Amino acid sequence: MSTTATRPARATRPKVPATAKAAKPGKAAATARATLTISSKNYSSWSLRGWLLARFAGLDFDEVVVPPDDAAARRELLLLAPSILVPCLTHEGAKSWNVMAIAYYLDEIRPDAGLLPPGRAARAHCRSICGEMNSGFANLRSSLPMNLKARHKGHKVWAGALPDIERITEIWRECLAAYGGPYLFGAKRTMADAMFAPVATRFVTYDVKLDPASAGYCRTVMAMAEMQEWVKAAKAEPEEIDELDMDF
Ligand SMILES: N[C@@H](CCC(=O)N[C@@H](CS)C(=O)NCC(=O)O)C(=O)O
Repeated sequence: MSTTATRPARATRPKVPATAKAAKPGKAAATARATLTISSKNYSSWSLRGWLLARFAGLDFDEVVVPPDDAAARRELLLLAPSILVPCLTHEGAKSWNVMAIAYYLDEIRPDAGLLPPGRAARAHCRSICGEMNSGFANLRSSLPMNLKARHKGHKVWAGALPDIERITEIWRECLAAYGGPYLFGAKRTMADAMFAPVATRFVTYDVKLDPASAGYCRTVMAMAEMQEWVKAAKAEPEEIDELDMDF
């Protein structure tokens, strides 16, 4: 990867847009278009989560793509996200640089989008499983990295990741049974579907054998129009990261 680029929703822009440099909230920042800073669509599962959240919320935003191996671009990212991690959302003078912070911010500015389900108990459940995904499942993440271009038929999953897979599919089965599917909290997508979407892609990439309910949920996630748009863009990316493209 060699350049920093802005991608749709609208026209391509060079480098990080002016809003990225407006570190202090002010009038100019308050009127600027929202930006979502992300990295590779093929490899960055956190970028996918942030992007799905913004799309589910119906936010009109520009994408700013920061290549992981471009030092200058990463210095610019520091102006947006003190963690130097993506995704990072800037909107009307506010910056959010953690995926859960982005989820709650979007829920605050777009309360009618349904990022949290209706009902106090369901919302508590939704926030809890999103928190589990945000802070847990390290073995799954490290041994089955997101790679939308790859397919590993018959992949033997490392034993250390099996408890993560068991817990995630237990979460899915419980939600699908309690709220009736096809999404985790019923007929409408919530922040939970954005949080778990990259896991569904890993199960497809690494040919993970699943119970029927979990396999059905993976199909539902992969069939979403937004997912298909993201996967198409990921497949068109020229970059390859050797460490993540190794043969297992
Ligand atoms: N839990 C963090 C994780 C963010 C994260 O780890 N992002 C990765 C990309 S998938 C990153 O920016 N890594 C540093 C890099 O790409 O250089 C969040 O919620 O935003």
